[in-house]
Amino acid sequence: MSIDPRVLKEEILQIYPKKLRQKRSESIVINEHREDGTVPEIKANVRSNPGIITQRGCTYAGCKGVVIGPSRDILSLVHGPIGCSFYAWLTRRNQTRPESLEAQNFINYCLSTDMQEENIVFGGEKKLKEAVREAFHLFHPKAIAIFSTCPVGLIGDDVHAVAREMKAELGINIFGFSCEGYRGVSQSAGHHIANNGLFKHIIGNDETEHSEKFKINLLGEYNIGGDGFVLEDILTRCGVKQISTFSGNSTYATMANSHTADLNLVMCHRSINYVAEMMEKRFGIPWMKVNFIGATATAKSLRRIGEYFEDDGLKARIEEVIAEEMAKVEAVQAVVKSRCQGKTAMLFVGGSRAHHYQQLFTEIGMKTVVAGYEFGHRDDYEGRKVLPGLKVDADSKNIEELDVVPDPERYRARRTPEQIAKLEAMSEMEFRDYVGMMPEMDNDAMVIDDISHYETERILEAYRPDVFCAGIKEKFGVQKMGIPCKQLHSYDYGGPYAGFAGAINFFNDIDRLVNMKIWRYATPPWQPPTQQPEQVAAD
Ligand code: CFM
Repeated sequence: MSIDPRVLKEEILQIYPKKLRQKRSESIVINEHREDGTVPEIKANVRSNPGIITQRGCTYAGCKGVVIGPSRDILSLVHGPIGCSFYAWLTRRNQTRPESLEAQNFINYCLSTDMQEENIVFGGEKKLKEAVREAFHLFHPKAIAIFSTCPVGLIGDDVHAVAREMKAELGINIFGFSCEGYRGVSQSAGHHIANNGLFKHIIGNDETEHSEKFKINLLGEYNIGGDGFVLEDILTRCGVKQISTFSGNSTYATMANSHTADLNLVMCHRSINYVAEMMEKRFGIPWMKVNFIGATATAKSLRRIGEYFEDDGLKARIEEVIAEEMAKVEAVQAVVKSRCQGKTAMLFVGGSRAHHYQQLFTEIGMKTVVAGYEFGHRDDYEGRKVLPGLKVDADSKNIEELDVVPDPERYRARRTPEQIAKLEAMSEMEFRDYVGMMPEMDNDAMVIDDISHYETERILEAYRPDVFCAGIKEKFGVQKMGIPCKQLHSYDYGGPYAGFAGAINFFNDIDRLVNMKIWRYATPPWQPPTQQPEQVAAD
């Protein structure tokens, strides 16, 4: 199959009106590793065009659903009409494991102020206060987070004033988020707003010191399908103390205490890089990007932790864990690779998985021909080196940038600039950096930001990949075209896919999917039904 992606791109763009064609042409790029080390520029984190059928979600989804929601003992209260609250009700597979049967866990609850017309007309603050009191008396949580849906911003309810008043009245931590759905161009704005809230209202509230030697936080790991459990197991076996995870399987207390860690590991750069940056500035904790998706990536990330702490005992334990786990992975990998080698994949997921999962496919000999994020920014595509040149547009200006300075009492640089420089020179380790997706993709791979449904159909028709990875909204449309769709948000009820054990699960699941013959019997819409028998026979 030889496809010229440049020709395909032009063909795809033909259908659009002139203005839209120009805009989309900047968000569909053909990857190229240039001599000066750069990749082409991509237009990202800009408004979707109405009617294009985007995969994106809203700002409220990013704040409540993604970043804060997975923390089990912060009671999430949605201020808005009940329709918005339906989507607050564990539609994401962020798992949690309470310490005991009695321990607080509000994840299964869906609390809403259920705004009615009267509240929209006369204001909803009174109803919100009553809801906060009711929630407090029912559940006695340590903290209550209030999330604003679109109408709250439109009618001007002040959730922050209500939160302050209720905090004083009830004596627990209560804070609000101005995360109205329209606040940004996607859920990415909600991540930023949530990060600011974590930083202002939670991080640093608990000074308990842990005696362990190697203390880290894992940022941007949400325990989808149990990924976080796998990572906790690996890190514990290596002798690394995980103070907190943001925010899979987390509690209020672990996040409040997270500033006592000595290193921040960032899994999902898009959703949590703000917290990493702010913690470094205020508390002196360095951060580095890791990737625990893929066995070799996991091993590499673990070794970096060993190098950071410069401890021979830790390094030896890490090597033991890697050796033990790799033996299991390699046994499965060899079989699956022999069956999947040369097959192709496409990945269209949020803001980090479309990159991370390419590693897993590479490990079984599969190539990613087209990929893109729903709401990634240019740095997630091209690497953080583009950050200084990024223009702040009106939509980004909408989101508060906290002015963070070193904490006069609690700032403690965990490593001096010289030590950081030495560590970077000694190994491949880079601090405060993310290389991005495109430098790690092949030349001529297609990269599409915020893909539209029409574009999805066209690339499927052209490439006929062996698997398309996306979400529930795309799944069945894609499968009707005779191409299996793997959900990479929810894992299709499967997983975990992180770490070594996760890699084994992924290899097996993909093997079953791409080698299943049933897909050849579906007639894609672009193929007349009469051609079907030949199609099957030719395969
Ligand atoms: Fe980060 Fe995520 Fe993702 Fe994301 Fe998400 Fe998700 Fe995602 Mo769905 S935080 S950016 S907002 S890795 S819910 S766990 S799978 S779109 S690629």
